[in-house]
Amino acid sequence: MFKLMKSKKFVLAMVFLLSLVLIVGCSTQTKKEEPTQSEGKKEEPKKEETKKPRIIRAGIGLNDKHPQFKALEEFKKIVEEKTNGSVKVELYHSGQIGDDRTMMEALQLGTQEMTCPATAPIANFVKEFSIFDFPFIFPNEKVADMILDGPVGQELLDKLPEQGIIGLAYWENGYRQLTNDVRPVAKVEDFNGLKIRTMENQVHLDAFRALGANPTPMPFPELFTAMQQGTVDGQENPFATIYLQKFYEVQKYVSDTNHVYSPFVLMMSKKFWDESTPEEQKIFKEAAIATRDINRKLNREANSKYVEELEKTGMTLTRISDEDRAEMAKVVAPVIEKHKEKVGKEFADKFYKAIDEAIKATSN
Ligand code: TK8
Repeated sequence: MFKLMKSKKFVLAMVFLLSLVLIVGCSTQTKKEEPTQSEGKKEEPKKEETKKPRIIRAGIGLNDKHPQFKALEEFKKIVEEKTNGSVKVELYHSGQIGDDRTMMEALQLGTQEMTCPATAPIANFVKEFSIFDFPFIFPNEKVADMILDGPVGQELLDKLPEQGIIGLAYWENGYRQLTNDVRPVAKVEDFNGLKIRTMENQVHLDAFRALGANPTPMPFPELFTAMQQGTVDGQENPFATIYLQKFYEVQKYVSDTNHVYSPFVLMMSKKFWDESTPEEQKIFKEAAIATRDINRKLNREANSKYVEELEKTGMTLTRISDEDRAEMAKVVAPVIEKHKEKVGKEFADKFYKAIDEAIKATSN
């Protein structure tokens, strides 16, 4: 009996010990289930989601040496600084993402946010813009600035939103000069039969036809190859473009025709604009105005500097006399009358009146 009791006690003690081990084991095990800091993956505390920046894709047709691109780089700097990086600007030059017309269509679709075309192709969207291409309409840059930055210039920009585009500011392309690879052009008769590339704009086509040339409208990115292959004999653009795009490599002759003062319009997709806050819109507008002045300064320096540089490349520069330029203006006058009707006689008269007032205001 004593043995039995002893063995009972032994068994009880063993059961007690065993259960003790099990309890302790489980508790350390449950502790084990909670991974220690050093073991196993701990859920990273949710970081405040850093918001992705909004992207502006800004494309132009000219290359990255041109004052237009330099001013765009300034625009990028100002916008990224003032929005503390919540808006990023990606710059594309040399027609990398399209020509003036296709990039404007991309703004309308909202597949691109900004571009800066010459006003000539804008006339395909808003017909009144073709008034800037009336030959010899601006006597100098001071008058041009007053018109562009004044009420009548704004009246034209106000016609863009219904086309899905916001016109932020007028920048400068500059006075356009004729180049060709056939002969020096000094007088009206020298235009005869020349195959001249023009922008996609009816006033340019009609004016060069009236001068006796054979004009072809063509997007800017195709122009260099067309001159290289002789598809066209010549083109017309400001001196800075002729030099910086190396047209002197495929053109022998340049004439200071000054036949049209060509503005650019720095523009934004209305879709992107409408999705922007009032603060962002204010930043875009102020940056556009600040860089307009930088662009005009750089562009004027470039256009006066490169006319000499072009002669150093071996191009023959022909200076047009006042008499011959007056003769050219006479020949294209009927084209202007025809297109005054197209843009609307009332608007055209208002525009010419504003020019007369600007001439008076700038000549004292
Ligand atoms: C560049 C054009 C160019 C214009 C032309 O995209 O097409 O000849 O003068 O500057 O806008």
